[in-house]
Amino acid sequence: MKKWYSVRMRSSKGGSHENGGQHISGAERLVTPVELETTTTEMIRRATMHTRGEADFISLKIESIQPSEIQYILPLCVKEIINESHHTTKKVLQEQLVSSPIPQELLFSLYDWIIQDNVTRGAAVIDINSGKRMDPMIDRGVRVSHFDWDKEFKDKWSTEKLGVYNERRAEAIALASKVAAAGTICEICCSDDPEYTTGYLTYQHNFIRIPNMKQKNSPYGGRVFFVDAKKLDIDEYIHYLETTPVFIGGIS
Ligand code: PML
Ligand code: MG
Repeated sequence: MKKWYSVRMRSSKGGSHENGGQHISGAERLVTPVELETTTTEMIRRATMHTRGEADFISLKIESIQPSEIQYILPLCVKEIINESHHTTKKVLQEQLVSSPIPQELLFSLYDWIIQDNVTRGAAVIDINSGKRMDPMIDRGVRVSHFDWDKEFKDKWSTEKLGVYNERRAEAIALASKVAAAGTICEICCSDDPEYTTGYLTYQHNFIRIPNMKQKNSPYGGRVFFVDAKKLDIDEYIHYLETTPVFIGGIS
């Protein structure tokens, strides 16, 4: 059986994340032993050459994974909608989620929160019934981990579905596909890169790109996962997102 490793990087400036450093970048891969060296080199390059600044703390974690635990899922369907400016983002979110069980007030307040968030490193998990945060560590949030594209599937899929290849987008689609497969009703994401203003929402197996999600040059951003806590075991949900190895595409 093929051997696999999970490789994870997170970097920050002004000290480690735990000691109040500012988040710079992160990356996730599932790779074979021969890919370890190039993958870690690419990750270190990403951490030290980022538009959010140069990291002075880099954490690189390499763990072998049990092949028997690996799951395979399909990617979400990618769609793009028009959003002329960040002033119309709320209207766009509301239109796209009109059939969802998420109360409009909750949706809008969480949108306001992610475009100003500078603290939470991972995603906030929100119960649609109570509006409360379900993940236990407020500053940390949930870091979705142990996922990657099946390489052959990705090459074919990205030529057919993405047109011009964009690494950031491919990574976002992989992450969002795992998040959706966990039982999430809707994810909303806005990058914290000052120059990257395209965000997305996921709903009913769609990944909907939203241009001008936030104002240009804003260094804030984040992720929120809406769940129905009455229908989900939150501990199992978080455990799946953080530790179950998942390949996007391919077959077991
Ligand atoms: C991020 O950088 O953290 C999020 C990227 C979102 C990408 C959306 C897209 O370009 O389709
Ligand atoms: Mg980022």
